[in-house]
Amino acid sequence: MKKVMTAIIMLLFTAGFVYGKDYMVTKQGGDYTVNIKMDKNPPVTGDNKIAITIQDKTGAEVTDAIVYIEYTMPAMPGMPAMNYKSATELKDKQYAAILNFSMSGAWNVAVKITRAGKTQSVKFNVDVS
Ligand SMILES: [Cu+2]
Repeated sequence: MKKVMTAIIMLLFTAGFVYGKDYMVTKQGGDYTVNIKMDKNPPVTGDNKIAITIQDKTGAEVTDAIVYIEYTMPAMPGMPAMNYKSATELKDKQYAAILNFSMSGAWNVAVKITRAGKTQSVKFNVDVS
């Protein structure tokens, strides 16, 4: 048991080195595979830089989409639901934006990808500290 724990801790430690301190997640949705990177891990209350790369079904990089990021926190006691939307800007094949989380806790993030008049979403969750 102790060996397993040690192995897991080593693995986490190694993963930490490989990925540095960026928050990274890869998600699939519709026709796309989306790689999400944020400059803070865990993301923090206030500004977080986000950069996204998108691949289509063939693995080709998508650089002709209009991409928005919607981030929401459901209503909770004493707090109405919060909904925000950030436009992204394409820089070096990455769709970049700033997400401003107004409070800590669990947020739902949706990447909205529009191409040729068709919009598809890729969703993920973050725990903001
Ligand atoms: Cu809240």
